[in-house]
Amino acid sequence: MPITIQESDALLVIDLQNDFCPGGALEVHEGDTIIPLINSLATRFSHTILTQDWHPTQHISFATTHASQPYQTIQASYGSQTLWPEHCLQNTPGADFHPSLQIDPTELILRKGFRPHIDSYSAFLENDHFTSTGLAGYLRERSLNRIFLCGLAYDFCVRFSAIDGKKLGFETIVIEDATRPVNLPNSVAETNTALAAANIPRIHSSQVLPLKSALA
Ligand code: VGL
Ligand code: ZN
Repeated sequence: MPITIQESDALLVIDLQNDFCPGGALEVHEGDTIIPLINSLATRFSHTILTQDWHPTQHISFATTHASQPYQTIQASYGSQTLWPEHCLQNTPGADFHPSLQIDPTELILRKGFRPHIDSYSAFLENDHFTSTGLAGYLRERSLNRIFLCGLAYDFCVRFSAIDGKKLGFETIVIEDATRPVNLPNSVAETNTALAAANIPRIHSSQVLPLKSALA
């Protein structure tokens, strides 16, 4: 079923940064292959927002901070936290957006994960599920009430951003072919289940019809 983009819609592009692309510190398989599609999607929207994973050194999510190994989990004060290779360090090339991403139409770049002691997968709430990034307030003040998510990674930052966006009252849709997963054991299956349970549709990019054709 086609969906025509409205003035009150926003495209949320999650973490399309070098470290999540092939050759990066936390590379997502084929992470860069979705970029031309995302550039095309951005032309169909009036409003595009990017998120940028933006960690300080010794961040809680880094395995090295705990003298541990990547993909182990630890108990943080807010619950379990997966450990990752050091990635998206502030002011490093790995934290930059991939050079193929056309970011000119972007109205907001939202950084997250900058607190040393709390990770933030979600663009809305940090991993304590309490500390706000301010994005919900921004969207509400601009009367942007429907969000379409794409980017990296499907099973972490896209997943948790979608779930929180929906909980916070935004109509939320995931453009599945414009995402790629990290793919830890069960992480994609769990994401599919969680999105379905939250009534968040996963659509194909071909269903997204541009705002302008609605006016023609
Ligand atoms: C992400 C793991 C750690 C993501 C960010 O963007 O999905 N995953 N930091
Ligand atoms: Zn991160």
